[in-house]
Amino acid sequence: MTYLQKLRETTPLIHNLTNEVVMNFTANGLYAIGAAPVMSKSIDEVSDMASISSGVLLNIGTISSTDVEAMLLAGKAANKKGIPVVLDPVGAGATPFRLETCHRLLDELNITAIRGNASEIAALIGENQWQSRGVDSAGDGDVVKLAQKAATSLTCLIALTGETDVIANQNETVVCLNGTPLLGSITGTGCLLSSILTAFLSLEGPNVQKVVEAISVYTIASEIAVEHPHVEGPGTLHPYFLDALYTITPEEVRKRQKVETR
Ligand code: ATP
Ligand code: TZP
Ligand code: MG
Ligand code: MG
Repeated sequence: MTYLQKLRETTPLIHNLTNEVVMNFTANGLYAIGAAPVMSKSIDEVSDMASISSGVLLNIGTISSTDVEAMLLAGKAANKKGIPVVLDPVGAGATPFRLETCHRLLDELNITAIRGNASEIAALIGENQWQSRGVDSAGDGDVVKLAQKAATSLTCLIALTGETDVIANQNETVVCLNGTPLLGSITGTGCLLSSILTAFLSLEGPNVQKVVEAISVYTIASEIAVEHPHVEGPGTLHPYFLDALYTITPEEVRKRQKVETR
């Protein structure tokens, strides 16, 4: 059985502490793939919410000081329960507050995986030659080496995404080559992927394999959607992408998957 099938069978509940831009898209995307979402950032309930969930997603896209406290509470409850905690370091290199927040979360919590673009991953390890533009990646360089360096120095699974997606831990590196550049024209496609990774990571099995399958399912769904004759740009891709996440089969993933071990 594939992880996608297991996910659709078990419908893991994912607790998202995420940004205001992408909340609705994330909730709908989690439903479409076969998981279940809950969004909550209140310090009065995040520990309880994390305790009844299968995974916690921490996304700093529109972070405030109070949100940081909520993330620490949710993350600690998740660590206590032994469920995955995924960090999306949105715009980590854009402001000192974002970078300091990421380091605080990494220092005080046991983070299972970080999913970010190249600029964000570079910022986390002080590789300042990578540029960023707000929340978007703007640099150019060896993303495989960057992901491996980050995995070693942060001792955490790294999912570095963009034209090439790199999944690295301290011993293994896998590259995924599916997807469409048009995903970059829809806000929240990185954020939704981070939440979907959290859902896959909540299943039993080796983390690298679960993340590789999650990224393959997601990017192949985007290919299926963009090939639809009614899709002309970001506006039409948006609903067809959600539909493709809902309808994609393990067989389609197997046939189209472009994965290399490095
Ligand atoms: P950015 O803000 O730099 O776009 P992000 O956080 O939105 O970063 P992305 O790196 O865009 O996240 O990743 C979102 C999804 O889009 C991933 O599945 C990735 O594989 C896919 N993707 C992004 N750019 C491309 C591309 N040029 N070709 C194919 N797939 C892409
Ligand atoms: N501004 C703050 S958070 C956010 C924007 C535009 C969404 C970023 O989403 P993604 O998935 O990184 O493109
Ligand atoms: Mg993006
Ligand atoms: Mg992002």
